[in-house]
Amino acid sequence: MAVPTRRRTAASATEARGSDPAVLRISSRNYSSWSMRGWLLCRMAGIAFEEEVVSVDDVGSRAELLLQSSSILIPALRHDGAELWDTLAIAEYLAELVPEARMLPEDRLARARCRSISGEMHAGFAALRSTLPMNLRATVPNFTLWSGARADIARILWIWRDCLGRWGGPWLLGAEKSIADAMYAPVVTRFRTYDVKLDAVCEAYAQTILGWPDVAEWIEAGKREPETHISELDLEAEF
Ligand SMILES: N[C@@H](CCC(=O)N[C@@H](CS)C(=O)NCC(=O)O)C(=O)O
Repeated sequence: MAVPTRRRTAASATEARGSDPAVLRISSRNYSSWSMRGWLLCRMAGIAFEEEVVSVDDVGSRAELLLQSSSILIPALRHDGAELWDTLAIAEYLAELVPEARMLPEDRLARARCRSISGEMHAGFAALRSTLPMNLRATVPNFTLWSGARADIARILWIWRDCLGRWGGPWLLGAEKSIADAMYAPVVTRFRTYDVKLDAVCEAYAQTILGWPDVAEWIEAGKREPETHISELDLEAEF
């Protein structure tokens, strides 16, 4: 199997609690939106963590990962005996571990909305996922959207406008970024890749996300990633 590569990321604010260093398993920076979300959440928490980069497409890697872990799903976080392989589980775990990072809004209503729209992203938008796969290296001007994807996009833009209107921006739940912003950040890159036109309110939010230094760092690293192409995803991008 391809040997996972490890890289230590400095804690930006708070050292991880517990004795073991946290390890975040991710896959492609260019293609994996779930990896991006998990990584942004770790950065938001401010924990020190190592990255373990694996290939989930390789049969040997999959078998090896299953021997080592309870799941092959990416992202997966290991921390102080805990093993989490679901993005929302990682988000809730980190919010609990580092409450001062305020990954969930303090206000009850904003917190309820944060959980609802994060859950909606986690469970839904299948048409968007399948027809507009994340591909940071690609740009596809005038991409033709089929109706399923158009409905998903309309729903996402409604969520953004509603949140920004209620909580005043620049982040979805107000003045500070939250779990919801990490959940929707890869969507902003898809909108850029596939030339999805945004109104002024949604464009301002897209700019907020793209101006988030951790997002910019991920995108730059994704573009530089030496990687074999995932042909199905690049094929989509050629149309
Ligand atoms: N709902 C999961 C989705 C994670 C997911 O689908 N990850 C993909 C990579 S982006 C994966 O691990 N695929 C491996 C497989 O399904 O075999 C989460 O929240 O983390």
